Amino acid sequence: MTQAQAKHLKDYQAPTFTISHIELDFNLKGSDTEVIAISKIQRVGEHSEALVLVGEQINLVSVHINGEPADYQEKDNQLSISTSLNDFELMLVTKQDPEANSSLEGLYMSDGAYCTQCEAEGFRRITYFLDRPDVLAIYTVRIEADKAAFPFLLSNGNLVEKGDVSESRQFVRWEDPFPKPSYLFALVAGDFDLLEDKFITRSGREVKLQVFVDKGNLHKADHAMVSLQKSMEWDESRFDLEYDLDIYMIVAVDFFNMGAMENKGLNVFNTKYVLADTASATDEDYHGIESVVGHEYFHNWTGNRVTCRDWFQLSLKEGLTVFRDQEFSSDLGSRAVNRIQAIRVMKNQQFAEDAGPMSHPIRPESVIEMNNFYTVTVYNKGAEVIRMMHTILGEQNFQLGMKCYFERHDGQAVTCDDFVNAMETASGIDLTLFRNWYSQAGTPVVTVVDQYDADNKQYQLTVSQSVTSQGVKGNPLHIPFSLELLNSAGQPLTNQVLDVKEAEQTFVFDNIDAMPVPSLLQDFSAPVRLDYEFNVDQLVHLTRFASSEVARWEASVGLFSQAVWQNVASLVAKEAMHLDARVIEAIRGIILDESLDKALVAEILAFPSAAALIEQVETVDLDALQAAREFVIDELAEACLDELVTRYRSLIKEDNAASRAFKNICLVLLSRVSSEYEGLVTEQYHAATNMTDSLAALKAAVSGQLTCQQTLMADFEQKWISTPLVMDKWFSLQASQNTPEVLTEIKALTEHESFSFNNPNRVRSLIGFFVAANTYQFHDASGSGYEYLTDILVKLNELNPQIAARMITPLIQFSKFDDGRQQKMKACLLRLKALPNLSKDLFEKVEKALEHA
Ligand code: B3K
Ligand code: ZN
Repeated sequence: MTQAQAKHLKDYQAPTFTISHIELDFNLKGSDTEVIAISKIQRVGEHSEALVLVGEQINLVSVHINGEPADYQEKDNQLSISTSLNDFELMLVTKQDPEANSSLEGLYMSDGAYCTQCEAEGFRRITYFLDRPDVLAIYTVRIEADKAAFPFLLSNGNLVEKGDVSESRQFVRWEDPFPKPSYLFALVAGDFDLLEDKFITRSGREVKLQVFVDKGNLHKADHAMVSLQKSMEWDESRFDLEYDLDIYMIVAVDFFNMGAMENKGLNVFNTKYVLADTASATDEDYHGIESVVGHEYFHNWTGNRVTCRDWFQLSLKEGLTVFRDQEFSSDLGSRAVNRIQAIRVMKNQQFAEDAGPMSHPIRPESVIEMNNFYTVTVYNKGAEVIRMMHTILGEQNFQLGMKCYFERHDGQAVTCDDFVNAMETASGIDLTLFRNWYSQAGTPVVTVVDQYDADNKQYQLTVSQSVTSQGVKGNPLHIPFSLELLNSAGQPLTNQVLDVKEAEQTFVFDNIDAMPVPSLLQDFSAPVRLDYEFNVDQLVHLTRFASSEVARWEASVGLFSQAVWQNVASLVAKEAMHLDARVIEAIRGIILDESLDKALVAEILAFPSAAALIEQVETVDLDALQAAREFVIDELAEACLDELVTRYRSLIKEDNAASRAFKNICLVLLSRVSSEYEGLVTEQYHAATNMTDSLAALKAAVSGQLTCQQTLMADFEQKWISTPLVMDKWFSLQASQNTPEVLTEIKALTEHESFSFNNPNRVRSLIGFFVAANTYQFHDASGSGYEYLTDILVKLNELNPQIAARMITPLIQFSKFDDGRQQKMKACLLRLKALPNLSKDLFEKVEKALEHA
C-alpha cells in the first residue's frame, strides 16, 4: 500500500527527545542477522509525550528501558514507547535479512559483502531510531561475523578492539568520537584487496588512507588514492580545512544506487568512481573519479562537521559541496572545460526539471519521498547559487564567510539561512534579495535589449527578468550578470559583473566609439535563460574574440543551434535545407586554430545533443529536428573534411587527454561522412593502448553505422566479458544505436550473462542510457519506448524503487512533445498509477506528472 504523506518545511519541529550515545551490536548471520541497539536518550524540554521512533522492513524482537521490559506499541513503521523518565537507556533487539534487501537501502549485500546506505532515511531499516539529521549521537559499533568470509569488518571512526569469538567467528569494535546524524552511519563486512597509503596534514598529523576493492582489482585503486590525497591537500590550501580523524577509508562496491556516500571516515563508493587503469577506464572516467572522491572528502566539513537541520535543507551540504568539487576540478584541470560541463548539466537537465512537474526550489517545501530530491536542482542549481554568492562577494569575502560559518556552526545541524547569514555577516554585503534563490522554483528569463547612440557615444543595455514556475510568478532576484563588450577589432572595451536586482534595469556605457558586440551572461554567471537576438556575425565575432573560452563555446553553440532551427523551419515550410557559409568558416577556423586548447575544441565539435536542442524551444517536431540536426553536422563535417583528416593524423602522435578528445571527435565526424574512413576506425580500435581510444573507435563505428560495427562490438564483448564496468560501456553503446531495431536488441540484452536487474549500474547503462540519451528511438512515435520503460518500471518498483524513480524522468517531462506522444506517455503514467503496490518514490512523480497533464 502506498503511504503518500507529504512532509512540509513549514511544519518543522525540533525533536522532543534526543539521543546522545548509541551502541550498536551487529551479529551478521545472513537471513538471521541481529542488531542490538542501546541508546542513551534524553527528553528535551518539559512535556509528557511518548518517545516515537521510526523503523522499516525490520522485525522487532524486544524493547527494554533501563534493563526492564518497556511499554510499547508498534504500528505503521512507528515504535511508540511510553515512559515518564527524562533520561534513560533504551535497548532494542531487531532482526533482518540483508540478502533479501534489493532496494540497496539500509543493510544489504553487494557481491557477498555486507554494506549499508543510510542517507536519507535508511538507518530506520537497521534499527528503530530518531532517524532525522538533527539528532546527533556518538556511535560505538560492535560487528561480529564469520572470519573466513568477512576478514574486514569496518565502521565509522577508529578501530578500538578486535578479537575472536570462536574458531570461525571474529568481532571488532569501532568508536567515532564525532557526534553524527544517523544518515552518516556505515558498516562494511567483506573480503577485499586493500591499498594503503597516508597523508600528513599541515599540522603534522599522520592519517592512514585505505581503499578497499574487490579481490583482483588492487591495480585499479591508485587513481582513487591519489585523488584522495589531492583532495586533502586542496581543502587545506584553498579552504583552510584539515581532516579530523586518524583514518579515512573508501570501500568500492558494485551494487550501489548512486555515485558514492560520505559516511564519516568510511566512504562507500560505486566501483565506477574508484576502479581505473588506462586499459579499462577512459579519460572521462579518470576525471569522474577525481571529482567524486573530492566531493565525498569535502563533505567531511560541508555535510558532516556541519550538517542539515532537516532534509529540506539538503542543498546546504550538496549545493555547497558540488561547488567545492567543481572548484577542485577547475583548480587542478581546465577551468573552462569544467565550466562547460557544469553548464551543460544545468541547461540540458536542470532547466528541463524546472520546466516539468518535479520543479522545486533548491530548498524544497514539500516532499513525499526524500530520495526523490537528490536532484539536479538541489545539487547543481544549488551549486550555481553558491557560485553566484562567490561572484558577488569575491573569493576573499567568501572564504571569510566560510570561516564564520564553521565558527558558528561546527558540530551543529543547521539551515540554508544560517549559511547565507554567515556570508552576509562576514562580507557586510546585503543578501536579502539574494535569499529568493532558495525559495523560488523555475528558471528566470533574462531579456536583454541593446541600443547604440552614435551622437553621444553611448551603448545602452536594458535588462529585464521574470520567473514563473508552474503558473506562479516569482519575485525579482539578485542576478550577477557578467558581460564583456568587444569592439569590431575584437578588443575588449569592458569586462564586468552587473548587479541586476530589479524587474527592469538599464545600464549605460560611455565613450563607446561604435556599436560593440556584447558577450552576455559570461560563463553562465547566473542560472537563467538568456533572451537576446544574436545575429550570425555577432556569434562568429564572439567565437573568435571573446576573452572567455566558455563564451567562445557558448557562441559556437548559438551558431549551431540557430542553424538547426532555421533548417527545422525550412523543413516545415517544405523548403530546401541550407547552411550559412559563415557558420562553416567559423567551425573551420576553430578546427585549424592551433592556439586553442584542444579540450575546448573537442567540446565545441561535440555540438549540442538533440536533448540540448529540445531544451531551447517550447515545442518540438522531433522528426524535423532529427533531419535538421543531422543535416547541419553532415554539412559541417563534409565541408571541413580535409582539416579534420589533417588534424586527426597529427593528433594521433600526441599522448594526453585533450589531444585524445579532439582526435576522437574528429574520428566520429569523419566516420559519419563516408565509409572511406572506416579504415581509420578499425586501425584505431586495434592499435589502441587505452580505453579512451578503443571506445572512441567503437563509438565512431556505431554512430556512423559502419560495416565493421558488428565485428568490433563482438571483439570488445569477448575481451571484456568479465569486467562489469567495461561491459556497462558496451551496453550503453548497444543502447545508443539510432535504428528502429534497437529496442528489440535491448530486450534481448536483458538476458545477457553480464546483465542483472538487481545491479543499478547494469540497469542504468543499458535501459537508463536508452531512455535518457537515445532521444529519437525512445520517443519513437509508436510509443514502443514508453511502453517498454513502463514495463521496466513495474519491475523496478518492487526491486529497487529509488532506481525506478530516477529512470522515470523522460516519461514525466512530456510538455514539449506533440499531442500523440503526450497521450501515449500519459497512458503509461496511468498504468503505473494503477499498480496495487506503487512505491512512494514512483507515486510522488507519477501523481505530479498527471496533475500537470
Ligand atoms: N550524499 C550522497 C547521496 C545520498 C543519496 C541518497 N538517495 C552522495 C553525495 O551527494 O555525496
Ligand atoms: Zn554530496
